[in-house]
Amino acid sequence: MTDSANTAEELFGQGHAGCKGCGAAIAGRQAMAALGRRTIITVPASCMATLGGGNTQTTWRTPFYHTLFECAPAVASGIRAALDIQGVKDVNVVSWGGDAGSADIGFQSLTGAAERQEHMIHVLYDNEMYMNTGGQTGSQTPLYAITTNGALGKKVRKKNMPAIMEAHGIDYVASANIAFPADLIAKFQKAAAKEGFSYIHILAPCHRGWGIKPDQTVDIARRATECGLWELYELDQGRRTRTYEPGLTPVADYLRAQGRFRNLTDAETAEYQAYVDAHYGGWGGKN
Ligand SMILES: Cc1ncc(C[n+]2csc(CCOP(=O)(O)OP(=O)(O)O)c2C)c(N)n1
Repeated sequence: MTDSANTAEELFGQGHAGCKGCGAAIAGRQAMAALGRRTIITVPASCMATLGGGNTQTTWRTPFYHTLFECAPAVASGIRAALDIQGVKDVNVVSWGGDAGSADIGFQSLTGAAERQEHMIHVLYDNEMYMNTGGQTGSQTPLYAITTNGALGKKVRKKNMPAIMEAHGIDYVASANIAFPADLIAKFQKAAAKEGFSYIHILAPCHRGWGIKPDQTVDIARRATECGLWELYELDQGRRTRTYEPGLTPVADYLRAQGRFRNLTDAETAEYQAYVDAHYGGWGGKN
């Protein structure tokens, strides 16, 4: 972490163009509390790029670069190289992608940067759909969730991105959740102190896509972790730690509160519960 980090200073969110109750914006605000002013952000096409504003009206109080969809980690790699040539050491370089911009269309540049062990952090803020284009299904959409191009619900499980990133042998992998800000901030502080590549995967609900009310964003996010579907953990230099012990409430409390699961049958709900019972402790991403 750079010396400029100061959790009392607001570096994101002094007015933004996101929806009321936007989980992605909450994630941005929390992360910036850890990263501080000496930070450069690259954001691919996504809600986060749009809501961050443009020209003189960005909501980030740090340099913020809106990249093409496929290449935020590649642009971040170039920024790190430019800083290194200038001998600038005290800047956090962060690429900040949605689930499509990280796990799907943006994946090639992410895996490349991770393989090169670039000195940077990649954030996947996960609203589990392509929201900026209206809420389509992607690899991070969970099983049976209804989307705007998947009226019958998704047929396959979510791709386990933290496990995929772990396989790159990077310095730090963590899951996080906007409903647990202290945990999220601590993970960004750890990532910022690394000399290599860090990956942080944040659950950031979207009320429009998920079929909840804007004021339920944080509550739903909390339920995801409490029921065991969104395990909070980190993998620091190969050492795994669960960072929060949930009560393991029924998965139905989480699923049935959301419109995107409105067609879930009792058998499908039971299948979800059985999966969590069997896989909790499997280090994330298995919903
Ligand atoms: C190459 C390319 N393909 C498609 C698009 C259209 N597009 C812009 S944002 C977006 C979805 C982004 O989804 P995600 O990364 O999950 O972020 P979110 O919008 O959900 O925050 C798409 C498909 C684009 N800008 N560029």
